[in-house]
Amino acid sequence: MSATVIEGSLVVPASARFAIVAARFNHLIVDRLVEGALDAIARHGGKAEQVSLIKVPGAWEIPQALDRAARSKKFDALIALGAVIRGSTPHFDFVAGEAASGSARVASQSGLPTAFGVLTTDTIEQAIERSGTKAGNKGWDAALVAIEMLNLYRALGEAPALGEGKSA
Ligand code: INI
Repeated sequence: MSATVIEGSLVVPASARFAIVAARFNHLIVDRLVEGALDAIARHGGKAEQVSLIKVPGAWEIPQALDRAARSKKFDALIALGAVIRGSTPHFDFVAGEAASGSARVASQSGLPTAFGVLTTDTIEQAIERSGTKAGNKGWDAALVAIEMLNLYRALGEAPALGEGKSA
């Protein structure tokens, strides 16, 4: 039996508009995530004018700005970037929880592809490892997910009738 495969490419369409919502809190880390995301978009064919960088005070505020960005209808994909570090806050669980569940809420309510690149780590060392050192750059990863999901949504919109797609 073969199935119809529908998946998103990693090529940025010229018409795509991205909103990156980035927290200023822990900016030494988050700035590296932003660089990674911008680099990923550029290296997959995107141009600077296709990306808006929206800055918010902390990860708690990320879903609020994602929601506004989605409602503006100016964007095709959203990317959330931040760093919540357990060692530096007694309310880690609240901030990290709201960043994650709020971003998921916006994704489902807006219908826009929304990538979650908010680090939630126990230590600053773990955050450094995930923002451009030995564990890669989660900003880059999130941007790649946004590109793929944007193209997937477009492919689903243009999905062929049963039996007309490519088979695997
Ligand atoms: N915001 C973060 O993005 N990361 C953190 O680690 C953090 N800590 O440690 O508290 C943090 N707090 C601020 C929070 O996101 C809000 O900006 C603040 O509570 C005002 O609403």
